[in-house]
Amino acid sequence: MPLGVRRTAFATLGTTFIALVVTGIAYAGNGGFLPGEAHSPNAHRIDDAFIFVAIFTGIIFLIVEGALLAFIIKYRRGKRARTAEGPQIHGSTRLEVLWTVLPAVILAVIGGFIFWELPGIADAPKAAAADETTIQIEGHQFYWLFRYPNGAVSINRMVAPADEVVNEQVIGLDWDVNHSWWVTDLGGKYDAIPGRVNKTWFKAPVGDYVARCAELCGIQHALMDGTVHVVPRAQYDSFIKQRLANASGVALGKEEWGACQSCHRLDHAYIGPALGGNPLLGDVAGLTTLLRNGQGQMPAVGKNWTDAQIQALVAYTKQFAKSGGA
Ligand code: HEC
Ligand SMILES: [Cu+2]
Repeated sequence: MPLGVRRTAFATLGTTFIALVVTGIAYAGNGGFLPGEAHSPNAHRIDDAFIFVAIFTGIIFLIVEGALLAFIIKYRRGKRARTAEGPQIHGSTRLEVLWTVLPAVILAVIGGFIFWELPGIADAPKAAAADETTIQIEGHQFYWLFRYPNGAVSINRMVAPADEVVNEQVIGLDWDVNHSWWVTDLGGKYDAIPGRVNKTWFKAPVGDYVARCAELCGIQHALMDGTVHVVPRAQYDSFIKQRLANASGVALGKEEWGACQSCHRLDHAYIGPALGGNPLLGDVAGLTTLLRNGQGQMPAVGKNWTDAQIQALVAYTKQFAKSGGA
């Protein structure tokens, strides 16, 4: 192949590659490159740290890969004999000092920046005690259970007040496995580990934010997601009040049934058997035994559920106890 053609081929290949990569990144936008779209001060700081590190790694990537490509092209064998020896070079003090000192400086700068950002990620801003809300988050196979300051409970959907600090206490249960609470838009991952209370916080505007379990926790881990539903303070207050007043009501029962659905369907066997028409769905005493103790492959899904919580479930599921199913 004549030299000119080969050069054109290289140039075309290179340009195409760069165009594809750049389009990909541009098209993906924030969702593709950033951890998420930050909606809480701590999440913003995580993004800042991410971008700061990405700038250095990006530049280093371009320099290293660029040099690699340049050297491959510039020092290719071409028409030289296979046996031709290259020039023998011994040491270059300046270069060696440079490539030792520069990485050390870069690491120190990155480390310094991260340590500067960390307190703003870990520590909640001080607020008047009256404005503080603390919500406890329990990881279960395979659902999230939220406990509010007044004792109300919700499942897989946390309701939280907007524009104020919400403290989160993430815990695990000693009969369960490890999970990890991760609301990408509101901050980092916090593990739900039996015997530990991991604390984090957020302060977010009104909106719905997706929560994921970020720790492979068993067969239905992929279905272990939830929503953080951030609403104006008054709406939050009335939600937890109503929830407490209807502690055995259908609204909670429906959420609890969502937890069952990570393993059960009404009309066909899934991880567990089909439940349509199963008389246990209308039987508080029977379900209490089953949920508190588990059975065979079914974990003790409701080991720490109160009687009211089980009544709430039955208030919702009794409709399925009669309706026939496979
Ligand atoms: C982690 C998966 C999983 C979850 C979550 C789960 N189950 Fe099960 N369930 C099973 C399995 C597996 C079985 C079969 C148990 C066995 O081997 O005996 C089962 C069996 C049952 C049975 C049949 C028991 C019988 O003897 O007829 C009922 C009723 C039941 N589950 C209700 C529920 C309810 C209600 C929930 C939600 C509160 C729930 N399950 C959540 C996996 C699950
Ligand atoms: Cu999990």
